[in-house]
Amino acid sequence: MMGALVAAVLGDCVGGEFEGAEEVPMETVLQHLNGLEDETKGNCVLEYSDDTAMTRCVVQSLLNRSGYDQQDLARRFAKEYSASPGRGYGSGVIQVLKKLASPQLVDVYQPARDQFNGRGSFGNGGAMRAAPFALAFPNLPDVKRFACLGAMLTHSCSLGYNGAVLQAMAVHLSLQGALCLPQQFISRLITEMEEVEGEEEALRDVVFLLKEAEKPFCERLHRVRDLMDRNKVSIEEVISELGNGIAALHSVPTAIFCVLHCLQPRDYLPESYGGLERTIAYSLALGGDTDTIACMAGAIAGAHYGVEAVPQRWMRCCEGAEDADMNAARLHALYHQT
Ligand code: 8NA
Ligand code: MG
Ligand code: MG
Repeated sequence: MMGALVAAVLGDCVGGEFEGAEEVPMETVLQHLNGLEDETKGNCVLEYSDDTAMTRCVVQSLLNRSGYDQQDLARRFAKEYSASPGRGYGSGVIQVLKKLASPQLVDVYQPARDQFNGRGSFGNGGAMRAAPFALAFPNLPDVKRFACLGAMLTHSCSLGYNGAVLQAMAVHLSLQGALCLPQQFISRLITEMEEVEGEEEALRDVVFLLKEAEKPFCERLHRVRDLMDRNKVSIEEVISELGNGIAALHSVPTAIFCVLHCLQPRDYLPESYGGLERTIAYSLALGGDTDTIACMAGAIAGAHYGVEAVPQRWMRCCEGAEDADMNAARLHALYHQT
């Protein structure tokens, strides 16, 4: 389990280079990654962004409160934002983070509900920080519940918080070794999301407000399954089927696909790469919200391959990777306690 947090930081830090780029040739990705190994360049430092900044808040809060405490977590998000506002936060969520700083605030979930004319955010900001819930709680119902609540502090649209539930579940299953049977892994996620998206609120949000399919995450997961069954899949097809954007719906299933696709060696990736390196490299080559997709894919893959699979050379360059390693060990203790 120690690999999940470290690989998430790695994904965020190395993915930042290409965030928002429309097209990223694999050659450029590999050049960037090779650069991390170049000792002659001295100490490279890749800074982490909002993804890691908020994940660190979740980790610290879970550790300090020995579980989920909404007031504490809200306060940490607000404090972190005011201390380092330049971490590349989404333009909407900034308003929530400012309101969460107010000592007069009674209901910590209210600022998120007020976003986008009461519709709430469907961004991937809840999902990008969901991994620690899977690392802290051993039982799936707890993982789902707290990942959902933790996301709702900033993302009140079901398309936002259900993305967090899906991401946390993927990390949870991966920790349990479920990626050894990829077909069963994806089927299990679909079954679970059928239930999650059957909730009345989710149905209301997607059908009436956003004109999405009735169970949009399930529909995307079916597309993931179709793509993984195919021998050859182009980057363009992955982007057009699954997306690479800042909406949770257009990035969480994509991250899951990246992990599944990279379980095997691929001829366009270096033979020297292990599964974790392949996953991160592939996520970057999709372009779009690269830091967040690589962060989420990193968490799922890191839970599967373990911290031993994290390249030391890459880790050295990423701000916060050492801390993540330490915190993962502390979360591990909480996991066995709860
Ligand atoms: P957010 O809640 O501000 O959502 C992100 C964006 O999604 C908003 O600014 C809106 O443009 C749009 N959006 C979300 N919900 C709605 C809605 N209901 N109606 C209309 N538009 C909506 O921020 P977040 O915490 O979800 O962050 C998501 C991503 O943005 C992260 O990847 C983060 O890294 C950041 N970010 C991304 C880029 C990029 O180019 N991909 C650049 C800077 C920051
Ligand atoms: Mg970011
Ligand atoms: Mg991002």
